[in-house]
Amino acid sequence: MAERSSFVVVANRLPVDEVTGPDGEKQWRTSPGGLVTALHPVLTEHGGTWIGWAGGNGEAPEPFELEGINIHPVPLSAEELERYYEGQSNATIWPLYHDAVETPVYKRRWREAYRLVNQRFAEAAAEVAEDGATVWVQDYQLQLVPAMLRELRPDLKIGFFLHIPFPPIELFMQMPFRAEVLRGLLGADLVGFQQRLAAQNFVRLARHLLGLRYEGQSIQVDGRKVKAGAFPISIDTRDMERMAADPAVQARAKQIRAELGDPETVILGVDRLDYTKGIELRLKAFRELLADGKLKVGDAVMVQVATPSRERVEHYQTLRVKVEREVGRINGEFARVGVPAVHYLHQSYSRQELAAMYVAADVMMVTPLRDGMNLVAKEYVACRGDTGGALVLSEFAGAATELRQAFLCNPHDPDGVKDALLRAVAAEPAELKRRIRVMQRHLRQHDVAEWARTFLNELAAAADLDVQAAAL
Ligand code: ADQ
Repeated sequence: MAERSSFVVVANRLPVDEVTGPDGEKQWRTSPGGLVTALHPVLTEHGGTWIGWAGGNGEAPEPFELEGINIHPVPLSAEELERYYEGQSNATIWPLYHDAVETPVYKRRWREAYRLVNQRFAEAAAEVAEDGATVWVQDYQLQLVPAMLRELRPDLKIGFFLHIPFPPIELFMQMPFRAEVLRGLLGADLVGFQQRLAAQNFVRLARHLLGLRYEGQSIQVDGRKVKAGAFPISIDTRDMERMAADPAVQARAKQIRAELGDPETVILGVDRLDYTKGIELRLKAFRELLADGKLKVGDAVMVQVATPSRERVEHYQTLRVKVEREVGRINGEFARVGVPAVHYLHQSYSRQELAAMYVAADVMMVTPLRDGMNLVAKEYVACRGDTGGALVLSEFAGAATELRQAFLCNPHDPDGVKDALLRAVAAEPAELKRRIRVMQRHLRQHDVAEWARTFLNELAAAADLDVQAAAL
């Protein structure tokens, strides 16, 4: 029998990895990540439970406790993984919600698997939640869970947070089971988004598609009120600052610059290898600046970290070929023996190594075509201490709403991207320090703990209002 909890997080992935110890024994370890850091205090304080998939397929491990969190694994079969996760979540919903920058693929059997898996997550949450507990459902893989859970357990306070953008009505209307998804989300008391615009898209959609009335950000559904709002996610700013200031990380950063041949300008990109991140357009901008003679190999070098991601989804396989072809083209045309123009790293790194790269980089390029937030931009700013550094940031990243002192650009305009990069390279150190300082101040105040606190306070208030409304 699983432990019952007053606070439950439901997310596609559990915040744990299975590692093999030196004695060959397998054990669980919490995986580093913003979400688990932010929710850790709330989870441990309330004996909380995290429900999610543990990786692998077939049977799930039995529930267990790790560092004060009850871990409740949900199984996924190989076929469900392909249909619910790779298919419906990452080949239908992901591209559709990111402005259809790749064409969404619609398949009936994917939707059926999505429904089935969402039901399984909802049942797991219904089983472990105490009377009147708070359940916080995360992200686009689980949009049906709020309504399914409310059906099973009307006593719960249910919150939902979408980490990716929520599309405008015209795009959302493409989706074959659009009304079901919308009703799924409306099962929550509070639906949170990264951006105000996304919350507006959502309330308008509720009227357009289901004829529901709304006032401000509050939608009337079956005699209940569902609140929508913007809760821009952030990072553990102090922790990132501390890590970057660590002498070992500082020394590693120096070493990275030396290994790159101590160029004047190190330009860095760090992304999951995803077509929403604008990796190709960034490489193209760099190539054109080399061709125009505005940047010179040896003086400037680009490092592109492209973390392996969703490798079995076709869109991602095609992207990898395109990116690697572009890297090959740039190095083929502009590199010299021992002096590459682009260093391309299709690998995962420890947080320390990533921090060292941020510390080593003069210019950070974050150029997504569409991004819910983009934490890499925030991490770079936090790592810079008082050394300045330039952030080139797409207007289409959620982070651009907050990081106004970045060199903002429109990723759809190649000349605009080149111009922003050149301005970043040429900026005076004093100006860069001033810009970074303002952004650092913002991030210290608005860190991931504040994000979680604000959402949960608002959820408590929204659920209380609802109880009062129902009593009237
Ligand atoms: P992602 O699309 O994954 O997240 P992002 O916000 O940039 O994008 O987060 C990526 C994280 O992975 C960062 O913390 C980064 O440090 C880490 N990372 C990247 N490359 C790595 C590597 N090679 N090795 C190790 N770590 C690496 C989704 C949405 C975003 C939203 C987040 C959080 O798409 O818009 O900001 O969720 O809500």
